[in-house]
Amino acid sequence: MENNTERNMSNIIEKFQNQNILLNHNAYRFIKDESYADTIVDELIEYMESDKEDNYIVTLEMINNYLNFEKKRILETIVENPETKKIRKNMNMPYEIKMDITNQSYTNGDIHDLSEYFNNRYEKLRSILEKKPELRNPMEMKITKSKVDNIRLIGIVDSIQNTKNGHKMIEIEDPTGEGKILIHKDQEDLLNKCKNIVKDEIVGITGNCNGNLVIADDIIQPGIPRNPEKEMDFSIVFLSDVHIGSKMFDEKAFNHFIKWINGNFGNEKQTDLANDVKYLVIGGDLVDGIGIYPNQEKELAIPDIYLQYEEAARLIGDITDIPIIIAPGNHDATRLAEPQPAITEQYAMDLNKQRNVEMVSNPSIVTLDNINVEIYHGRSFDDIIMAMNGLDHSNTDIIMKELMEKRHLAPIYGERTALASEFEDYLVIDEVPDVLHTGHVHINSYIKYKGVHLVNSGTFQRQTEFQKIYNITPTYGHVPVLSRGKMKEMIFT
Ligand code: D5M
Ligand code: FE
Ligand code: ZN
Repeated sequence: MENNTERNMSNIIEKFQNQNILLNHNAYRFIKDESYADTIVDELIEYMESDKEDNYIVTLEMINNYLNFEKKRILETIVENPETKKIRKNMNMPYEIKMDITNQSYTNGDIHDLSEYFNNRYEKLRSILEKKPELRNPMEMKITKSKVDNIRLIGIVDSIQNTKNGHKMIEIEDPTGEGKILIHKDQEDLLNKCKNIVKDEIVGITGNCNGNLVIADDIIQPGIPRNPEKEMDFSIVFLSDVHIGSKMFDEKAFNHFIKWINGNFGNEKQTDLANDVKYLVIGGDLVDGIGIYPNQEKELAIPDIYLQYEEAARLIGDITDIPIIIAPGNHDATRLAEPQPAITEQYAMDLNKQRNVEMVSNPSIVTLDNINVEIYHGRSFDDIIMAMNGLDHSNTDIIMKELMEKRHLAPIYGERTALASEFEDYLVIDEVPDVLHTGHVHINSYIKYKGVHLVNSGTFQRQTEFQKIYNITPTYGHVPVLSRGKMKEMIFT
């Protein structure tokens, strides 16, 4: 059998050669070990084409420059200046809610028959996978009971195990049956890909079957195409995890933020940025809630959920001239199972009544002007961190890339993230957004991946006792602003 690592690498070298680009040894080694090798190659070629210096040899330094370029956010510390009085330009602020499950949810979140839910997940992702040339006309899983070469399968991952002999065994399932997939220990690049595969995601497999096992020669995730850059002549501010009602809520920093966004704080450059803001998106955990984890009540400044939302309405109520989109998180007053319906008037009367506030579900998709923003609080990050080696709460840039490749916001079922057994799986990323906005981990992150802005908006809460136990050091008071296509971060502490 052809050695897969070599085959893939010769494809990569060929791609560069076709563009008259050479790879030096260190660059070759880096790309070989990178799980996003195929993507990096296309993007590097594009990056080099835009490089005026006409470099024809890719070095490791150049790859690092490219990765930092995609990661870059511009940090800006607020300057105290309460005197500024600038008035936002009179702007037209069209927005549309493209996906909101609040009135589409058919269950009360109880777990009963999940087959409908998983079938829908399978069908949605299968329709993406089967468009790939290497998976065209996929076969039914029951074919794995026969001896067949060159098979193409699409299934949901049931389990991933190491075998005694150092190979990996993945069990996958489709509506016709189950199959055992062997990843040979000599296939280094496939073993690397396996590190990113988690239970319950949908993958494609190619390989040969001996009537008992499929010997894989590739594992294929749905992935995303490169998202074309869009014109953007305004700015969007992203918040999450404000945790109003917690003793650790940094009210001073938040007040500075409110003053800044209203154009009454900061130096001229900072107020210019504020005046360019057309939308504010809040991605969950607006308040601290009640009884979320053991002993939380000891850290509550406002031990009443209604009063917490009243305080939120008082603070947010000062922002009157731009639309504010609010989605819930695991601390908010709505069902915990995802998708979570919007926070209702029952708990947050004043906020719901505020003219410029739009309550949406978690997840949801909004189109702000022309920019599609998918909002997801990020509860599933806790499960991904447990499932994938070497990740912690500060790695949400890597996790968001992974979720885009899996085309699913919460792939793992049955761990910390409760998923409701809906008839449709709303957590599938059906369409590639321009921005994926998440929160939950309380640590800011940003990366632009295949043209999609992946942003995590941190928090306004200082470290809690619970977070001390988990060794989570929050980056509080850092607010990401997507300004005319560039990510900036305002620091209010
Ligand atoms: O989440 C605050 C922080 O705590 C965030 O970094 C995630 C982490 N967290 C929350 N719940 C868990 C569990 N169950 N395991 C591990 N880590 C967790 P917040 O949603 O604001 O409480
Ligand atoms: Fe939070
Ligand atoms: Zn949270």
